Amino acid sequence: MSNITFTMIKPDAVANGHTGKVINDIIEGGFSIKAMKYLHLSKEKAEAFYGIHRERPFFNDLVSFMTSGPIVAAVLTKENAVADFRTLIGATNPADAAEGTIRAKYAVSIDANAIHGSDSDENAAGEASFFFSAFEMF
Ligand code: IDP
Ligand code: MG
Repeated sequence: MSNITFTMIKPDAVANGHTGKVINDIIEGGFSIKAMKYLHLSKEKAEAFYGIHRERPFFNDLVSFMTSGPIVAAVLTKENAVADFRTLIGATNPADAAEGTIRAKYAVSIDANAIHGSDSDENAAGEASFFFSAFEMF
C-alpha cells in the first residue's frame, strides 16, 4: 500500500471557497483520486479519527474545529504518495510552510491548516478504510 495516501480538505478551506483550487493542486501534483466524498464529521467520528492525538493539549480544539463544517475526504494514489503529499501540503504551521504549498496558500492558522495528509503508509491504509469501503476504493 505504499502508493496510497489519505487526505481531508479541512473545514476552513471548504468554508473559504478553496475546495476546487486544492483539488486542482492535488491533480497537478501528480496524484490520482481513487475515492472522494464530501461530508460533515460527527464529534464521535472526529474523536475516533484523531484518537492518536487524544492526550495532546489541542485535542478538544481539533475535534471542535474538524466538526465545524463540511470536509472533503479522499484517497489518493501516486508513487511515494505519503512523502510526496506531505511535501505538497507543507508544514503543519502555515507560517513555516514552504512557498507554493497548499498550507502556505490556503491555511489560516496552525489548527485551521486547510488539509490533512497521512504520515505513514500504515496510517494511510487505516485512515482510508476509516472513510471508504474496499469497494469504494476499487
Ligand atoms: P499534521 O496535520 O501536519 O500531520 P499533526 O501533528 O499530526 O500535524 O497534528 C494534527 C492536526 O492537529 C494538525 O494538522 C492541526 O490541525 C492540529 N494541530 C497540531 N498542532 C497544533 C497546535 O499546536 N495547536 C493547535 N492545533 C494543532
Ligand atoms: Mg499528522
